[in-house]
Amino acid sequence: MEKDTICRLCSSCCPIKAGIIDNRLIEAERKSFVSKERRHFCPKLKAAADIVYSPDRLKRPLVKKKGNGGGHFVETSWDEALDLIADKFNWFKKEHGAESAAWLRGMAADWGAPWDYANRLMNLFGSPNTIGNGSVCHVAREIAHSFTYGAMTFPEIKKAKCIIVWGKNDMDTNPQAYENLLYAKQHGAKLIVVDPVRIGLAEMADIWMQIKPGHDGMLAMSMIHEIISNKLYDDDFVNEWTVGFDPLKEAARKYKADKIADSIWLDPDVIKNAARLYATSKPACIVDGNGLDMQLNVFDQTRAVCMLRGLTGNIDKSGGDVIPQPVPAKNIQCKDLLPRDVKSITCDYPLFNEFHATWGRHAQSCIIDAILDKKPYPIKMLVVQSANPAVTMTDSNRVTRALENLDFMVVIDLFMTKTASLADVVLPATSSFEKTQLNRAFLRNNFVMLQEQVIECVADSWPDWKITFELARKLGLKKEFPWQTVEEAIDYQLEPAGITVEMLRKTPDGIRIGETEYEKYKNRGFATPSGKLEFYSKRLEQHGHAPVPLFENDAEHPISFYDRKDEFPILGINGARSNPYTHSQFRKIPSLVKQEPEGFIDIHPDDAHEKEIADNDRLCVETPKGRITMKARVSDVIHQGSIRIGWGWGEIDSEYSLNNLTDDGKRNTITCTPSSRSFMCRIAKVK
Ligand SMILES: Nc1nc2c(c(=O)[nH]1)N[C@H]1C(S)=C(S)[C@@H](COP(=O)(O)OP(=O)(O)OC[C@H]3O[C@@H](n4cnc5c(=O)[nH]c(N)nc54)[C@H](O)[C@@H]3O)O[C@H]1N2
Ligand SMILES: Nc1nc2c(c(=O)[nH]1)N[C@H]1C(S)=C(S)[C@@H](COP(=O)(O)OP(=O)(O)OC[C@H]3O[C@@H](n4cnc5c(=O)[nH]c(N)nc54)[C@H](O)[C@@H]3O)O[C@H]1N2
Ligand code: SF4
Ligand SMILES: [Mo]
Repeated sequence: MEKDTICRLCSSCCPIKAGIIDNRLIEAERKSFVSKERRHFCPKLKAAADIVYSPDRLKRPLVKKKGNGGGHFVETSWDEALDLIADKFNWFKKEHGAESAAWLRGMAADWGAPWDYANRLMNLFGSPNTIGNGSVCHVAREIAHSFTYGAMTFPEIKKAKCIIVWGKNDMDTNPQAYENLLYAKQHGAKLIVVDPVRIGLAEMADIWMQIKPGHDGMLAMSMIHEIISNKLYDDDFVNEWTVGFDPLKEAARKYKADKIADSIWLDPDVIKNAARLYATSKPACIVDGNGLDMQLNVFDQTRAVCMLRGLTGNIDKSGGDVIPQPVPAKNIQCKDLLPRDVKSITCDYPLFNEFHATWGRHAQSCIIDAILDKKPYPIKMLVVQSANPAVTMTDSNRVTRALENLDFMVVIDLFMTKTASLADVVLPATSSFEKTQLNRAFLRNNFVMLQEQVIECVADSWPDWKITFELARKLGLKKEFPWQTVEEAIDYQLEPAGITVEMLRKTPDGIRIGETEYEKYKNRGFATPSGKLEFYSKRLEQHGHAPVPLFENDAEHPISFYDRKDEFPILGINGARSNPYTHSQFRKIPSLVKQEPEGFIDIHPDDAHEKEIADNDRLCVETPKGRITMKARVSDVIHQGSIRIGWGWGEIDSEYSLNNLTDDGKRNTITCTPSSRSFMCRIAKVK
């Protein structure tokens, strides 16, 4: 039997058909407009059954019995485990205030309804501390879009005549987007790629700009200067629909291509050609990605990229970058019921906390500050849901120390991860195939599709929604969590859209709410304080931030440890995200491990030659924070003087944990983003 659902093995949320025999998941196939033979392959989906039925799956709730050597886990019932957790919640509330408990969410269980449920539980319990990891993922980019034109746009790739892919590697991270890119290219679109690595897309590109990592802001400003000084911008749009053109023009003058190209590893003519190609091809869109994230300048450099969209009038145009029309849904987070006098541990990032109605708090590092430095007050108890912070958070040695320092930690996961092994209670969650769920990615733009449970829950695992609802009821929140099934909760949340689970089940390919409208600003303006697209932001100025983007020399150096470059002369690029894996996940799934048994450090042939390094030599990489080892792969995909390090291997052994090297000391003042994507380091051959 075939069943429709959405895959959530990574955040790409691909619609799929699941092949089920005798209630077991046998195989799964991604839906696509591309014929089966030519569809881009996803190894994770191919391994779905191996993941779901892995013998390593957690089967029952576990409680740690303390003893010599840290204790050991024993199985317990759901009832006992949830009672224990509820007792702890109440105890910490009585002793230290409700805010001493926090809930940390990772990306896996989706940026969707489970985020709402956790927020609802915590807000009603009285703690403002439900924290996401958006400061290192796309939310830090989203606020930059929002401050420029009111919302995060999406690129209409298939209809574009020119596409800039800016720090995004869709070939390995998002097959649907990759197929759209191929389609556009086959239909004549020009492709510009901005990436310090010669990824597959760079090979296909008309122009590839091998930017110096962390310096995208200067490039964007340089392109802005080129477009303005050659009058290649959309005059009518700029006059009627933007504010701050003159200050932007003035600011961009500092980044003339002839002056700055060298310092960002580029040729001035290439910058000029790219600016001209983008500005003169209509419509054009920009696909921005995680290459802009985890950078100290994430906010301003993304804002500068957003301004390119504005200058060229590609905003909200068909084939350009479109302002989404969200599906109307209830905000069920109950934030307004939080006691007014409690501040969140993320209080130093007020703009980031408030820019979006339901995103909430994503300044992830604040959790660690609160535990270790008791700033602004101590966090005593933590629930970690679908995250593996001991591996995935910046400066993981510090993170591990913090997790060990907690009085009580609960982890909700499918596997016994590095993080789960530090917990007091571990709750077994189901995979995406074992639960029905409202998927936020599919509410973003006039479209709803249901993620459907297609198989029974494995062993005694529970879906995240059920864990949260039952725990809430143990905390006395029966009235506020009245739903016995997830269907009831989804129906409640979708009421404003007039859509029910029943309707969604009848339309497994999703329900579209109205057609995509373009140039909506002509009727409604932009959702910014001025109602226009803001090259200059008074709101930022009032909060003490630069009203137009500023880079290098004007700000701190974007690369970690740059002040110690004499001792650490190599530029480390954090994270080759490879197709078989999602972050720290699936590292023990045999069919995936066979495809890629270990991580590599890519090193340029000139550097390898100088240091007498050959393929498969074991390298030690060191920063002031720590050291790791991995095998070398001599490759000219990277720029001389830089290395690219495989991501996610810390789950196997801390010896391979990239975040042992990264620094959480310097952070973006708006989004709390560390400068962990690019850092100075040194390498040596392990004898
Ligand atoms: N296979 C797989 N797929 C995934 C994930 C996964 O772990 N594995 N994770 C999911 C998640 S949570 C996310 S957020 C997305 C992220 O997906 P992407 O946005 O594609 O993120 P990355 O592959 O980390 O980085 C994109 C590109 O940025 C480049 N880059 C590095 N530094 C810089 C820089 O300074 N400037 C520029 N311009 N580019 C730079 C990298 O070389 C890389 O090619 O992928 C999702 N999909
Ligand atoms: N050095 C470095 N650090 C990074 C990144 C990088 O590229 N380099 N990427 C950053 C980015 S973009 C992100 S999004 C974060 C990701 O950070 P995390 O979210 O911590 O990443 P994962 O390793 O995917 O951990 C997800 C965990 O959730 C579990 N899980 C999977 N599905 C479910 C489910 O349905 N329910 C529950 N309860 N659990 C589930 C998995 O088993 C896994 O242990 O890492 C960030 N950190
Ligand atoms: S890219 Fe692969 S793993 Fe990620 S959601 Fe799509 S099918 Fe699933
Ligand atoms: Mo992410």
